[in-house]
Amino acid sequence: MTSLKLVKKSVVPVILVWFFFAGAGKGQSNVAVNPAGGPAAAPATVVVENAIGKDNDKTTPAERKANLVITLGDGVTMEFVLVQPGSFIMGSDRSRFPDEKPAHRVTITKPFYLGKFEVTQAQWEAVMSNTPGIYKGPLYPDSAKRPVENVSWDYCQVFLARLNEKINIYKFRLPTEAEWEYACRAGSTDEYSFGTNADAVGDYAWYSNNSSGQTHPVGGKKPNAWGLYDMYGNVWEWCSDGYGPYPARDISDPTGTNSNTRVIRGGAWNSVAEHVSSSYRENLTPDDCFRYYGLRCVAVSKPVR
Ligand SMILES: [Ca+2]
Repeated sequence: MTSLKLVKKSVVPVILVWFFFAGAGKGQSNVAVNPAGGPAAAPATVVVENAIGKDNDKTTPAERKANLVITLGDGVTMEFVLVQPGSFIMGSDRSRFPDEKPAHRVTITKPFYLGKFEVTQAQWEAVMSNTPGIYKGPLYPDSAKRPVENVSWDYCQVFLARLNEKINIYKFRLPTEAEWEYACRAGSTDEYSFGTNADAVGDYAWYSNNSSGQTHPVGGKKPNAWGLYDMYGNVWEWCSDGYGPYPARDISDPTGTNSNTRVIRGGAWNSVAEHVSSSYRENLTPDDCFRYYGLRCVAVSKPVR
């Protein structure tokens, strides 16, 4: 509630950052800071709240607060969850799709913020002054809350460049494919972050069996264990990587290949359950654009100057 009040009162773009202090429990302060340590480019507020991945975090994923909220203007905000560094097994040797093999250990060495939701049409419009989404207009009165779609990888780069111009405390970009899968799995090694039961996909995703052939407002299904919504289904999510085969060795912070195709993950409203798994990969050209391609942003603190 505190955050909403603060956002509504904001006249200029304001960064609200929720940080967890081990053992401190809940509390809050309104101290303007720049988390990167350098000069703050915009007013910022720190509120002590729960963070994910901590032993004494007793909240459920659905209760979990965003760790970072960015105001884009006109009451439009973008929420992020802090993803802590760690290792996981990327890919799947059990899959029937060859490009998911070999399963290999990946280490993510740095924390990053990942969008709690897919980028919505309202967020895209707040940055770009228009939305290319197909699902808008009188037939879709809730379009502002639906994920933006009909965006190519190239178009996402334009959006991110403008977002970076607008908010200059953080660097915004697409997730790497490894970051995406790490966050999607949320500690799980199964096909899905919730286990192996494909019948449960509908609890977590808008996909071919329940979408009625269209996108739906973000956050309408269950989040994963790290509080991230719609990692499966609704819209595919572009990753920054050039697509290519996986290495047969342990690797840290992979960024993909020099391929001229790009990775897209998670499946969409028209995908079958097999394609909304944690490890399923698709690759497209950067100018591919359709009504089931969208994005989710990463935010990282800028280095201290
Ligand atoms: Ca998605």
